[in-house]
Amino acid sequence: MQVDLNAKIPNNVGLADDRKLQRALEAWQPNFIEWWKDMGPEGFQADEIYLRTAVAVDSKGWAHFEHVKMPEYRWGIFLAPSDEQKLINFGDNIGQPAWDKVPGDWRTELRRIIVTQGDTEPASVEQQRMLGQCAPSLYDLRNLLQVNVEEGRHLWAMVYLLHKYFGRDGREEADDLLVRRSGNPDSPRILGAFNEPIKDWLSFFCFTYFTDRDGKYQLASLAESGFDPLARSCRFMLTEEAHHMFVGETGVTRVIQRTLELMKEAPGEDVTTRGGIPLDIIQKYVNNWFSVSMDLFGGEDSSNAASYFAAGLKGRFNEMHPGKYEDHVALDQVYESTKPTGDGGLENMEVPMRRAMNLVLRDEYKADCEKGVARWNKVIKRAGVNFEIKLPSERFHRQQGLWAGQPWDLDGNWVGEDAWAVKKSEWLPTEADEAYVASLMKPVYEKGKIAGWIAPPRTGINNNGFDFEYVKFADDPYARI
Ligand code: BYC
Repeated sequence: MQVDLNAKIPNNVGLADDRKLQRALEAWQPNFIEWWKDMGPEGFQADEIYLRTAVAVDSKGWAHFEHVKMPEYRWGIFLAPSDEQKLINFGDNIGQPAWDKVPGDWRTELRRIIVTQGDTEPASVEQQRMLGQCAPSLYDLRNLLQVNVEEGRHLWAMVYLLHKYFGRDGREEADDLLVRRSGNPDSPRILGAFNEPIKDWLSFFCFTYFTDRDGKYQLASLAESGFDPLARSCRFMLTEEAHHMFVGETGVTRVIQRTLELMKEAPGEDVTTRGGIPLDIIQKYVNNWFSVSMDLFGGEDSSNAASYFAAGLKGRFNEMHPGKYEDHVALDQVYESTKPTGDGGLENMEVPMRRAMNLVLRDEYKADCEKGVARWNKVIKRAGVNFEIKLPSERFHRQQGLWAGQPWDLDGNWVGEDAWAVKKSEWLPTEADEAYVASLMKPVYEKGKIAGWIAPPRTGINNNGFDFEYVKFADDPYARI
C-alpha cells in the first residue's frame, strides 16, 4: 500500500478509501493534540526540534529528519508490508490463514491486548513530561522529545486498530486512552511501571533501557500474531523502539563514564562533592527499574498467556526464527522453574509450556538486559575501578506474580520482613538519593555544552555532531523555568 504523506493523517493503510474510518480518526485527532498539549512535554511546544519522522516502511530510508514544532509533528499510521500468504504460525490454529479481521471468539482478548499496549504509550509521555526542564544538553533534550513523539505515534498505531476493527467499543477504548493518567489514583494507567514517577534523567535512562526493552519483547511477540494488522503494526513500531533503548543504554553509560572521570580526578574522595552520581546510587536505580519492568510480564503461570498462545494471538519472541523453536504448538512441554513456598522456602515447579509463556518471554528479556549491563561493567573495569553493576534476582522487589510482596534480597535470599525494612535503603533509591540526583538536574540549553554529571555522547544524531543545534528555541528557554 502506497504511503500517503499529504493526508491529514499520514498513512499507508488506504485511509482515503474508507471515509467512515477516516472521519472517526480525524475526529480523534484534535483530542490527541489537546492531550499532547496538556500532558505532553511541558514547554518546548513552540520550539523547533530536530526530529525523525516516519515517512515510509522500507527497512532503509524510512525516516526523515528535520526541525519541526512538536504539535506539527506528522503522527501517522504505518503498517509493515503484508505477506500475502501469511499463516497463523503457532497454537491451535497453526497453518490456517492469518486473520485480517478480528476473530469473533477472541475479540475481547484481542481488544484487551491492544488496549494494554496502547495505554503504555501515552503513559510514558506523561511520566516524562517534566524532564525537558532539566535536560543536561540539547542533544539529550532532542532525544527525549523524539522518544515522546514516537510513543505518541505508537498510540496512533493502536488507536487505528481499535477504530478500524472494534466498532463502537473500540472507539470508546480509544477515547479512554486519552482519559487515564499516569500515577492518578482515581484513573491510573493499566500497568504498574507506567504509574511510577520519572523525576530525573537517571530514571529516564533506566526506563528507556529496562522498560522500553519490555516494549521490544512484548511488541516482538505481538508481531508474531495471527491477527495480521496487529502483527504488521507492531513490526513497524519495533523499528522506532530501537532508538529508545539506545538512548537508555548510552545514557546510563555516559553517567557511569562521567562518574569514573570524577573519581579519577580525586581518588578516594566522595564523588558527590564533585557533582557526580555515585555508582551505588546508579545500582539502586537499576534495582528499581529492572524489578518494576520484570512485573510487566505478568504472572509466571498465566491462563491468559496460555489462551493468547493457543488462539494464535501472541507468540514467543522470534517464534519463527529459523532454528529457534521446533514445536510451535507447545502442548507437550513444561517449563521448569522455582516457586516460593511462602515462608522463605523454594520448590521446583513445572509449568505447562503454554501457561509459562510470560516466563519464557521474561527470561529472554532478562538475558538481553544482562548484555548492556556487561557493557557498562566493561567501562568500569577499563577505568580500573572495582565495582560491578548487577541485575537483582527475579525475586527482589516484585509486585506481580509468584514473588510479589515477599522479602527477598538482591541475591534472591529470603531475609524476612524486618530485615527487608531495614535493608531496603541499601537496595533501592532513598529519598536522600533522589534528592541528591534531583539537585544535579539543572538544564543546559547551549549548543555543545553539557551538565557536569554526564559525559557527552560519542556521536550526534544523523551524522551531526554533539554541538549541532538540535533544538531551536522560540525564546530564552531559561526564562521559562
Ligand atoms: N501491572 O495472567 P496475568 C511498552 C494484571 S511496554 C498491573 O499474570 P497476563 C512501552 C493482568 O492484567 C509493553 N497489572 O498476566 C515501554 C491481569 O489482570 P486481570 C506493553 C498487571 O495477562 C516503554 C492480572 O494481573 N505491552 O510498549 O498474562 C514506553 C493477572 O495477569 C501487571 C504489553 O504489555 C502489571 N505489571 O500478562 C512505552 C503487551 N501484570 O485480567 C511503551 C500486552 C499483570 O486479572 N499485554 N497484571 O484484570 C499483555 O500481553 C499482558 O496483558 C501482560 C500481562 C503481559 C501485560
